[in-house]
Amino acid sequence: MTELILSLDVTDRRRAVAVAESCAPFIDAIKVGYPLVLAAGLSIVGDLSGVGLPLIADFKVADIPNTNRLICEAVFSAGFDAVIAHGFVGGDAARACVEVAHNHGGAAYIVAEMSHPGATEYFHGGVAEHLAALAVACRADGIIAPATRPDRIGRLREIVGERTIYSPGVGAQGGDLDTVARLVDGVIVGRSIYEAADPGAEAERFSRIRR
Ligand code: NUP
Repeated sequence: MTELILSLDVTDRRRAVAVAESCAPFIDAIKVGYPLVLAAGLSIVGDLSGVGLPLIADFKVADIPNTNRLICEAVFSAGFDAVIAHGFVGGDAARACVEVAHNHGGAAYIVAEMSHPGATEYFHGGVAEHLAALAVACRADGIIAPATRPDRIGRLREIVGERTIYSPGVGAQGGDLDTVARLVDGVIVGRSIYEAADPGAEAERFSRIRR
C-alpha cells in the first residue's frame, strides 16, 4: 500500500477545511505549507485537527540549529505530527529538527532532491545522494524525492533503504501516479486534487494507490 498525502496549498481557510473534509476518507495525511499557514494563520492546524488525519508541516526548515529547534518546537506545539526540513544546511541543523520531532513523538523528513525543473541546477553531481545519506545519519524518518524523476527515486532508495520516501510532483508537475506509487511510501498530490471540480471524487480516484 502506498499512502496518498493531500498537499493543501489552498489559501482560503474555509475552503481548505472543506477540501480536507471531502478528501479525508481517501487520504492518509494532509501536508500544509507556507501558502495556507501564512494566509490563514497557525490556528488552521486546530481547524484541520477535526479531520482526524496526521498533519505534515512542509516548512522546508533551513536555518542554524538553534533557529531550526525553535521553529520545530512551534510546529509541534501547534499540533503538527511531522515536519519537512532541508538537509543542505548541514547535519547539525537537520539533526535539530529530527530531535525536536522525536521528542514530540513526531517525524521529520529531509528533502533529498526537489521535483521542479530548476532543481537539477543544484541537486546533481551526487548532492541528492549526499542529502539522502545525511537523512539516514541524522535518524530522520525519511526523505522527500521527486515524482518527476522516478529513476532518481530508485537511486535514492538504495541509500535510504526501508526509510520512508514521500514524493511530490505527480499530476500538475508531470509525474505519473502509478509509476511513482510503486517506488515510494507516499505520494503527495496538491493541485490535481484541490483544483478539481470535485476534490473528494478526485482524491478517491487517486486513492487507488492505497489498495
Ligand atoms: O521537491 C518538492 N516538490 C514539491 O512540489 C518538495 C515539495 N515539498 N513540494 C511540495 O509539494 C510543493 O511545495 C507543493 O506543496 C506540493 C506539490 O503540489 P502540486 O504540484 O501537486 O500542486
